Amino acid sequence: MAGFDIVGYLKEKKALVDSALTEFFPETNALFPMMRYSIEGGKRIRPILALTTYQAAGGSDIDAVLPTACALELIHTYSLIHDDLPCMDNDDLRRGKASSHKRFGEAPAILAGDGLFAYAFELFTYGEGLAREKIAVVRAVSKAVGPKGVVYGQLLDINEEKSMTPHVLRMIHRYKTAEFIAVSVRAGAMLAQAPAPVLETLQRAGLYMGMLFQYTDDILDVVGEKSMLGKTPGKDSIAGKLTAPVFYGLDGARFRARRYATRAIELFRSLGDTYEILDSLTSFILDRTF
Ligand code: GRG
Repeated sequence: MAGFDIVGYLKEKKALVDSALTEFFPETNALFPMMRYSIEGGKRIRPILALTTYQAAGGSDIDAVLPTACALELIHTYSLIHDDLPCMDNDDLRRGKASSHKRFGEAPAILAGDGLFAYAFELFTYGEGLAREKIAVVRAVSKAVGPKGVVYGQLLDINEEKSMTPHVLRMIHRYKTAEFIAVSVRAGAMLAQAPAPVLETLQRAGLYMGMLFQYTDDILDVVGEKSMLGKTPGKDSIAGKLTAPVFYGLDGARFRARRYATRAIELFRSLGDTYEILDSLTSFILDRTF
């Protein structure tokens, strides 16, 4: 989509998501400021994907999709808090500041993550009508982030006994990251009542985009800058993680990332002009520096 201001688009949508998130975080009790602390500072890619496909599929009531978009961010933030714990990836820095367990202690951080995860499912139910679509979204998201998705991916990722093969690498990327990105792409269109073939194409394109997202995350762990990333680069190699650059080298990983981007873009293009922004979003993910 030549000439499209993707950075401006991302800024505008991020502001929309951030203002909705503020509404969902009244200081009800001591847990909310802790949850809010970790929410602040992310790129909001997953909620923006949901907003984008909602509008691309013809949805016109932004309030019908915002709670779902925010819920995706809550679940994502939960996964980051738990990922940073000493028993997982043990990272002190997240989103440019002390990670949750460093700021509040380990037990409160676990609880802040648990709170975000459960609160997300409250948010999925918000808004008028669309009961069938909301049930379908909850089912799809649960599948993508639960024991058949992100949680399983994380188990594979932390398993020090795993065999270092392309198949295992693909499984880790798919379950840890790609399924969640794919369901974020699909969720918006589901709420806009897009037809089944469109949802199937979005799922396939979303998986390619998700693989691309984790490839760029792996590459940035090698070449990225701490000030841009807001997290500690170089941790994967210190931890002996199985990543795309470890397996394919930097150039090989970049080549494969580009190939995933091309596949995603081809599929998004097949859906017609209203989905064009997804092309630009894919290219943005390919070229990202943070
Ligand atoms: C049940 C969802 C859930 C999680 C528990 C800890 C864990 C199991 C999973 C961790 C999965 C994980 C951290 C995957 C990495 C995904 C990834 C590339 C994160 C970075 O996302 P960005 O770049 O971050 O969108 P910002 O901060 O911009 O939102």
